[in-house]
Parts: sequence; C-alpha cells; structure tokens
Amino acid sequence: MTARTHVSADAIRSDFSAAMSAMYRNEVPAYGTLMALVARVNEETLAADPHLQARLEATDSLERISEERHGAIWLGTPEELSMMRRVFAVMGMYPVGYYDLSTAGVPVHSTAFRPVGDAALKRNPFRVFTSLLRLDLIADEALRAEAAAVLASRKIFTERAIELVEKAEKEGGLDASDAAEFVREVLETFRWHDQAIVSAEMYKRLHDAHRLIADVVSFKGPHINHLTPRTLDIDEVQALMPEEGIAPKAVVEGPPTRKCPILLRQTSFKALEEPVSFVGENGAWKPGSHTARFGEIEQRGIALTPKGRALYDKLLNDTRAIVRPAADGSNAAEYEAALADVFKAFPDDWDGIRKAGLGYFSYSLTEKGKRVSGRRADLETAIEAGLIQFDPIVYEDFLPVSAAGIFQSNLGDDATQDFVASPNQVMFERDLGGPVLDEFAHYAGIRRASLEMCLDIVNMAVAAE
Ligand code: OOG
Ligand code: NI
Repeated sequence: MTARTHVSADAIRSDFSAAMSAMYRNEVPAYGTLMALVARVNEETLAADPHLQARLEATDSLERISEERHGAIWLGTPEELSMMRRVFAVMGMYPVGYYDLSTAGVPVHSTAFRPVGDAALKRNPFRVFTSLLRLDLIADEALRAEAAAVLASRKIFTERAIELVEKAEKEGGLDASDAAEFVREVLETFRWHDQAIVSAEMYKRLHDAHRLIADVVSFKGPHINHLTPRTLDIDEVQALMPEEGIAPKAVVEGPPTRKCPILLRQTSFKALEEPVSFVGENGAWKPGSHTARFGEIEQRGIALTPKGRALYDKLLNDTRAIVRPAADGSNAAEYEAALADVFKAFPDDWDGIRKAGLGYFSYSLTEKGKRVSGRRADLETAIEAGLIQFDPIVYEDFLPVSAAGIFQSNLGDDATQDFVASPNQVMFERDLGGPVLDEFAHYAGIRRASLEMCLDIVNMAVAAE
C-alpha cells in the first residue's frame, strides 16, 4: 500500500530524468546543442503539419515532446545490476527484454528499465538501457582477474541512496522530501568522473581487450553515456547536425524512412574525446583522455509481432549483405538506397501491416460502434462496418543491431571485434535478481486488453489469434 503522503513513482522518474538532462547538458555542451536543434526541428515539423499536431495533442503530452526518452549505462558486476534494479523500481522502471550484444562484438548483455503501462509511459517515458559487462568474454585470464578485483573495490551508489531504496521498499514509497533527496543521491551514480581509478598502463591493457571494458572498469561509476530526446523528423536532424558543429554518425540505424514508421530509428553524434587523468606514481595524476559520451536522437514507430520482427530482421540482413555501412560515411548514400529498396517488401500502409499480422494494434469502438448494441460480428466485419477502429501500438523497446551500430560508430571502427554469440539470459536474470518482462507478450497483452474493451461487438473467439 502506498501511503497518502507518498509521491508517485512516475513523479520521481520525471524529476530524475529532468535532473539527469540538466546534469548531462552541463557536462556535455554538444548535447545541449543537439537538444536545441531537436526542439527547433520538432517545432517546425509541427507547424508544417497541423494534422500531426492535433494527433499528438490528443494522444501525447505535446509540451514534453522534445524531452529525453532514454539514456544508457554500462555496469560492471551482478551486485551493481541487482541494486540498479531496485533503484529503478522506486521510479516505476522495470526490466523489459533481454539483449545479447555479444553477437555484435560487444561484450555485454542488457535490458531496458522502463515504465510499463500506458499511463506511466505518457506521464514520462524515460528508459535506461542497461548493459552488464561480461568478464567471461575476456580471453586473457590475468586481465579478467585484475578487472574483477578493481570492480569489486568500487561502490557506485551513495550510502544514502541505498538507505532510501530500502525505505521505499519497506514503506511502499517515498514522501516528497525523501523523493527529492533520492533523486539527488541517485544522480551521483551517473555523474562523470575525470579521475580514473586505474593507472594509464592498466587502462591501456583494458582498452586493448575492448574499449568498452576500459570504460566500465576504469572509473568510479557508470557515467551516463548518452541521452536521447525524441525527434519528429530524424532525417532532418541528421542532415542539420554538421551545421551546428556536431558530427553525426554515418547512417541512421534501423528501418528506412517510411509512411508508416515501424520499430525505432536512431542516430547520434560521435562520442567525444575528453580529458581524464589516471592514477600515477606517488599520488600524482597522469593526464590522458577517454572517449565514451555522445548524444542521440530517436523516432519511434509501431511494435512488430514476432512475424513482423522476423521480416524486419531478414530485410535488414539482406540489406547489409548488399552493402555494410562504413563508419566513415563513405557509402552512406549507397546503404540508404539499398535499405529503402529492400524494405519495399514490408507493407507500408497500416491496414496492410495489420492484415499481414506484422504489427501490434490496439482496437477501440468508434462513435458508431458505441451506439449499436446487441450486434456480434467478427473483428474484420466490425472494422469494415465502421464499428471498430485500430491504432498502431508504439514500440517502446530497443533493437540489438541498432544498439551495436551505435556502440560501434562511437567506439571507433577498430572496436569491431568478433565474439562468439553466447546469449545467457539465465545468467543475466540471476544477476539481475529477477526475470525480465517478455516484450512480445507485453504488446500482445495490450492488444488483447483493447479487444476486451470491444467485447460488446467483437466475437473474441474469432479475434484471438
Ligand atoms: C547503446 C545501448 C543501446 C540504443 O539507443 O539502442 C541504446 C549504448 O549503451 O551505448 O541506447
Ligand atoms: Ni540509445
């Protein structure tokens, strides 16, 4: 039971994401520039499209349109991951999906902590893509042991943050003053530290094993490595970034530009090389640099069914068999042309996507449907008769190939290493301290619940697939 004086988890998440945004803009000025560009393009897109404006007013919180949708962190140990689960739970964020990135040459596996219900997503959709380093994928045994020892010695949460998590768990929530303190304390975990906890020599060895391993092991905590606002026109922002003095990655990840957007498109500016210092001799610091942090943008479309997702994966693979996007952007136009061409095989109208069983839709009674009673029909007949309407369900999760593309372009071309694909969801969930929610089951559940609201008309036996 949540006591009267408790503030909602959604409110804590909103405050947290605003605090994180302010901290990151302050730490990474280029990110502030990207945010301003996104806000401008969103305004222009809305001004040019009154229909879009009206739709967003009806379905979304328009005034928050340009705010952050997600961020990402890399963790080092099972203990850090399980504590992070408890921290995010206080903000109404739960682990959804298992992502194995070893397939893409990145030695981590991940989940996305996010709000789950429609109301919570609307109130504030902030998600954190959270990856756990897989030391088991480091070949060099001595290095693995050293890295493990460094990680075991660090504490990424403040004492007070842990106390407040325990209090929230015990009392079912936090009051306003505890919630404000919780946000301040938890923010510390994501802060940048320009003083490493290892020597330059150890950093280099970790870096040689994988740049990401160096990032995770060498610092006091899991600095937020990017934040991502939503854009209404990703191609436009990508095109305008250079004018603002920021260097975009070579291509937009995910599906091509379409009339009916599917899944998730994302792009970023390249990670910045930043000055840091390493532990030196006799208490001195040794100057150096580290590259990890960037800014990203995203545009979301409909969630796909397993069948739709399989088609998406196949078409993406087919495209990449024709041309693989080079990190320097030299074949970007060629890649985009191939992508658009190959994706012609994916229907680009909502009813086509629906009828082919490729996407998840939510159903509702039309005004006419609300007026009739006692009429039973199958779903398709009811739609044709104008009694029931359908809307795409937005994809709220991530794409491993896109994530790997973002990782790789940011870590530099030379970071592409081969690891044998070795998904280990069982190990991940054990380290997390609980199961991750299955994203497909979740979208199917939203669809089913929407149909249940239409029971007056729809014959459920026919509607259930
Ligand atoms: C990338 C994680 C995935 C995305 O947008 O796909 C992600 C990372 O941790 O850098 O944030
Ligand atoms: Ni991202």
